Amino acid sequence: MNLRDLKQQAQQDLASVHNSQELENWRIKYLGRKSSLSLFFDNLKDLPLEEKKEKGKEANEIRQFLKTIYTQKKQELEQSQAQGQYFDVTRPGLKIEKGHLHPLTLVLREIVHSFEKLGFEIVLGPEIETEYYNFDALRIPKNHPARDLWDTFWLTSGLLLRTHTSPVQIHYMEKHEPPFRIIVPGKCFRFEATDNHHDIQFHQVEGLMVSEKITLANFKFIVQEVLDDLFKGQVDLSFRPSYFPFVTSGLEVFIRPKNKSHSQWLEVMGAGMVHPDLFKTVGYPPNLWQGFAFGLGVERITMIKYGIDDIRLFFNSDLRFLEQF
Ligand code: YSA
Repeated sequence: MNLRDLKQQAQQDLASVHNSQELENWRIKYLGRKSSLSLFFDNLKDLPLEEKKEKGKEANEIRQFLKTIYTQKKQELEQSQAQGQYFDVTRPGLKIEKGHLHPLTLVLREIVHSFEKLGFEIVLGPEIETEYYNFDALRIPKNHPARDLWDTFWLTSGLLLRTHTSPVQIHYMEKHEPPFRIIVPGKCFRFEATDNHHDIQFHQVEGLMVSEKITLANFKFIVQEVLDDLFKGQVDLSFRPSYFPFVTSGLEVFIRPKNKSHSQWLEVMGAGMVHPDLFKTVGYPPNLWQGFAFGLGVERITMIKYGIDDIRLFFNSDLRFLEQF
């Protein structure tokens, strides 16, 4: 067969190829090792030099052409196969994974909502603080041993990551006149060893209520209301004396689930009556106002609510833990 006939025949045959098996047969017939074209190349060496050059060039062009039309046909077949694929409309669809809120966000929202129901306003403050707001204005001067209670991440130029939300008390009182009741949810940071109840990053909800006649009894009522709301009455509370330089009569609040009365009490809050020096610092007239303030630990509340025994689970991004909420 001469080369031109071969080319024509190959084109004709390819036009009647309809599936990949037929295409493979075509490839073997026209481009395979035993094809007429391959035999033609084998025999080229016996031709005189001039003819060898001429026929060799022509055979190469034809081989290239056959390869090109083979590739085109292959692509055509693949495309038409993909389009004609069987589609089972009764097959269940793929489940779309939905995102969900972090347990701390869930509980923080509940806490905020409980306080809102009691008329508290929500205020935010900076996470990067000056020494003045985090310590000095709260009666914790440099070199005072009380600074040891708040191990600090120091930044450059005297700034720091706030160790508690209490500095927002000062920011707020500098700009507002009593009476008011506010809560301040936010992140805090402490440079301290971690254990199952302490992390280096955690959330507090600060509370501050100032009016002409506020006593610890008001504080007790508010805390009882909020915790009852959060735990549907299922926790016991214990109030114990404590020390914070920015309050008179400092105290801590501990809670324990009612159905686990054998378990340990967990400290969830520091609190007290606002020290009169703070009112002086922000320029309130002396002896006119009274108030209570507190700092509630959100992680600890969440731990009791969901029975979580290690605070470090909240931030280590383990999906086996997070996907339970
Ligand atoms: C006290 C009196 C006030 O008038 C106002 C606020 C306060 C609270 C004070 N600013 C404070 O930070 N007290 S505290 O160090 O005892 O922390 C309060 C709560 O935050 C703790 O009861 C605990 O629930 C949580 N907390 C403290 N350190 C923590 C922590 N949670 C997790 N990891 C830590 N490292």
